Amino acid sequence: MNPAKNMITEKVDSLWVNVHLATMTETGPYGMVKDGAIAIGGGKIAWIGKGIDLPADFESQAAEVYDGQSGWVTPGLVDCHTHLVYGGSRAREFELRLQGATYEEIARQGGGIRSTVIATARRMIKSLLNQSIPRLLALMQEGVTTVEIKSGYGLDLETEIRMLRVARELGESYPVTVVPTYLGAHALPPEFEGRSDEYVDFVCNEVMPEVAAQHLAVAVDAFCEGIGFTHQQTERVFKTAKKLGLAVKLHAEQLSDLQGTALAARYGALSADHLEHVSQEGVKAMAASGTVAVLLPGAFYFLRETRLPPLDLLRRYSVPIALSTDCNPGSSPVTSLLLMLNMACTLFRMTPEEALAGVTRNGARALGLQNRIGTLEQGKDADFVIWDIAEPAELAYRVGFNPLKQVVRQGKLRPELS
Ligand code: DI6
Ligand code: FE
Repeated sequence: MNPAKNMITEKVDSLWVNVHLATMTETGPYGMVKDGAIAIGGGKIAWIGKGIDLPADFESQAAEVYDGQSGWVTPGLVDCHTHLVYGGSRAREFELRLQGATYEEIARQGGGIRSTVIATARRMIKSLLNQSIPRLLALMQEGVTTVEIKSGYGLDLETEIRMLRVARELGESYPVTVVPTYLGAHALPPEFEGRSDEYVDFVCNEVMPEVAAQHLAVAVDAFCEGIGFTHQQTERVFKTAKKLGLAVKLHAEQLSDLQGTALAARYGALSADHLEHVSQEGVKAMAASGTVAVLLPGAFYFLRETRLPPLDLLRRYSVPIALSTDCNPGSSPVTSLLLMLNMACTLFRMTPEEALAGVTRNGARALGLQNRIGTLEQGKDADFVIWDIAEPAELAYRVGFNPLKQVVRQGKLRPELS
């Protein structure tokens, strides 16, 4: 007798049958189960397995039985690194870069992040929401059910708080889980020119305590880079974050090696992101601390970088690898996570399975949500996507095509987005 049949479950609300499952658990390729079924109860996965093993009484219990028509089911996608709330556009900067200016030159001349800071500061909540909603919807149309959103284009107290409120409101208005991050140490505001340590004081002593008190962010991020903040300044940000009970993560080793990754690992960071210039020491440190490597092929592509993140090292030390859009106006104006799967394979030589794990299991882990989402397992949230594909590798293979059929979020069929 199959033990699965004896499993005691809570009430079953709905049932999905005639589906193939890419559970993304670490049991075999894609955690694959052909001809599977999923039972949902109370917004969670009550049972999952081979259709043939489905307990007989589930069908009578379930208020709805859905036929997946041999589609493939994956966990809901997780976009674990975005800056999708901002004002304005940087299309002019794109033109300048095409004429030969570099991203760093533009930043040093007061453009770049600072120009988005000006465009964001002028906008009230309603206007920021209106600009951000189409970006969020574009991600959701491709199966994103969890998205991280960073602040960092306000820099002053009021605008950072406004950005984080917009992020929260997006999560309350749409069927998507928003995970907010405070990124105060993103760029130096002009009023602090030549006084970057004082700006870090302001971030640590004035903004971060307020963000924590209002529960507006669950994590704190920083840009540790020549055009951002130093190793020491980043450490001060981390120390304060830890004191306030906030998780940490870092934009590390994107353009140069400041050993931000090892620092992040020392503070038990959830993730270190970008990593094109990370050293072997940095990778070892991540492995020891369980820090996820978040790779951002959109930024690599858009800035026409040539130095690849060290995939072989990350694999050798078994560092979990996540992938994300880095959706932002300057270095990755990207709102397609499926495109990132393709780019991760073509540009970084990741396998389609690694890429899919990067936007499911490891994306969840990069947000500290691995016990709730990221794989299809009994007891986890019933967040999943049904795709019209013949095999899971198709998600990374096709470019500019969206095979999404349906999305289930917290157990409920997601209505059409508008
Ligand atoms: N690295 C990034 O990829 C974004 N922020 C960062 O620190 C880009 C920010 C921008 O150019 O607007
Ligand atoms: Fe970023």
